[in-house]
Amino acid sequence: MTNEFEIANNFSYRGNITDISPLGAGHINKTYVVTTDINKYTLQKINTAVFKDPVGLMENIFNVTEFLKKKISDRGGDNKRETLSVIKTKTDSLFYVDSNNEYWRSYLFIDDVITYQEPKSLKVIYESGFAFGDFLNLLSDYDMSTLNDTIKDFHNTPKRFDNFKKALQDDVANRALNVTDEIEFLLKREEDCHLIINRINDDTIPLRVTHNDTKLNNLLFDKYTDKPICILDLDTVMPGSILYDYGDALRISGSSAAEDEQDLNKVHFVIDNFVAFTKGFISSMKDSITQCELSLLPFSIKLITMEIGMRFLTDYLNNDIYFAIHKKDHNLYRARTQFKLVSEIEYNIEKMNKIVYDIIREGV
Ligand code: ADP
Ligand code: GN1
Ligand code: MG
Repeated sequence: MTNEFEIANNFSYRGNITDISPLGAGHINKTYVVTTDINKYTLQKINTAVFKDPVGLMENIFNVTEFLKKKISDRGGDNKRETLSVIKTKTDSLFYVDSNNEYWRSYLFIDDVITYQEPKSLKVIYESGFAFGDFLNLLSDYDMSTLNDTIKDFHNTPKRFDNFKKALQDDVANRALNVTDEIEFLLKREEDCHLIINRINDDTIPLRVTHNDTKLNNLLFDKYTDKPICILDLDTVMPGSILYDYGDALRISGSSAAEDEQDLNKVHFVIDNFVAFTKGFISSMKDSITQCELSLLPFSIKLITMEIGMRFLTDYLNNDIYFAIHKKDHNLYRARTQFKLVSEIEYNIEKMNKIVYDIIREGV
């Protein structure tokens, strides 16, 4: 059995550990908050079934956060609060490997913050659009050739489609019969999967250093001012398209309901949220976003929402081996919300294209 106290004792913490408690609602890593009599830290077990190269992953995170710290202090910010600070082990390593060969890492805990699982207000949505754009700006001159690929083909939607088809063929848990409508929904949309990846491959869309997992709960807000403070969950910082970052954030911030809402009547894509987020994002990205990227913003929300829904459905078919689940059929409920959102985005796509056009014309 894992003893978190024993693990935590290997890190260079200030003070004596007084408490360790679970934290957060992520689907991938196991997170704890470690309290000492002087300070607080997060302790995370890296999910090595998902991240097969934890050493390369920690190298990325350390180098990226050091780079961000310099940029943040150059512009007068607080570099212990506005990005993650890796806490090394007592032997000066970026991670600790326990006797079960599990990899652990630790960060400074950022205090007086709040995370939202669902968007709280149009202001929070606008601010999060700005913050994710700002993160991309800060990393725009980071040398992407130095980044290790932490998950190969992470946002390669056609490859995700192939994985879905393989899961369907294998049907290891005999679940395919329960989800014929969802399967049909995806099969009808195979062609969409290729659009962004083709444009990256023919250089119409630039590769940039991107976050690749821009869920709202990967952004910490100040508890008192509701201003965005820090973007975390940097495991998937890799070369990619900003369209996936933009779309993924709106997958959550554009929805009227939680990612796993079971009552689909409550799940809608909210145009006002889309407008607020897009204004925030464009206003921070306006100097570097290209015409082609702008023209694909609405489509990108549909594509990534379909991609994540497809990954949930694939995991459901694979007997729930990837995402943490907390109830029976959890991945299926998650897939269904995503497909409902996709349908509504499809219905509204022309209107959304026009809104982006108007935002650019009117200026932000
Ligand atoms: P996962 O990969 O499982 O999503 P995250 O790194 O996103 O793991 O952490 C899960 C949650 O823990 C976050 O959504 C956030 O609420 C909280 N959290 C993580 N790191 C910190 C930190 N350094 N300071 C404060 N809260 C944190
Ligand atoms: C996972 O780690 P977390 O919960 O922030 C997943 C994302 C999915 C998301 C769906 C490494 O994100 O790709 O979009 O769940 N992260 C990884 O909620 O697979
Ligand atoms: Mg997370």
